[in-house]
Amino acid sequence: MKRTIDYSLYLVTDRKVTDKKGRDFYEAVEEALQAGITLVQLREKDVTTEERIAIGRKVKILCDHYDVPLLVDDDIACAKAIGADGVHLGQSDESLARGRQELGNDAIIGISAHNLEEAQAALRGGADYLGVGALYPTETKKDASCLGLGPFREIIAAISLPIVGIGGIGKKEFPEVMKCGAAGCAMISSILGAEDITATVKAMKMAYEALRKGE
Ligand code: 3NM
Repeated sequence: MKRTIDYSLYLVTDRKVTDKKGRDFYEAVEEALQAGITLVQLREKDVTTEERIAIGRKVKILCDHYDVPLLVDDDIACAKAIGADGVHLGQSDESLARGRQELGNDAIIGISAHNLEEAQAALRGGADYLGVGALYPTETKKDASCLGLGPFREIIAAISLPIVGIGGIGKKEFPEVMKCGAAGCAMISSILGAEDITATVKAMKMAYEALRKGE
């Protein structure tokens, strides 16, 4: 059975952010999980698959402890090796088909989309959700071009999949993105680089609950 995913508070990892902050990566991930993160993506660039697997195994133990699903960015072999719930892949039909073939129908496969055409292609290809961005300017992914909320709303209206916003989202932006009809927000620096990770995650969780209740 495919696991039910709550995309609302989606943490994407980047050890560069915790290193810069002088904090322990695993402690930061655990603090975020404890505060209420609902989904984690292991996104560690600049390492070999073996190194990613070693990091991923530790993150998987933390996610399991908090009963939170784990996806792996762009590395199907790593996702398989650590028993992750799925992968997040870039734009390419072949990689989506290959991910499905290698990980099976129960795996969660997310695809990055930057416009309606890419979103439609991912829907046709059998993606489970889409990551759409960058919604706001971001320092974390230097080559991400800023899409803005207008095209984001259009994609949400046209595509019958859960849509997650990404790029430059923090406490202030979170409610704006959710009000567009997003299933969730994927965030790196506003969580792993926060002065107080617990307070930041809890504030967004409260904002989400308030929106759900229509306050
Ligand atoms: N993908 P932060 S933007 C990983 O637009 C990533 O597809 C993006 O980091 C896209 O929350 C981005 O620190 C960086 O802005 C997200």
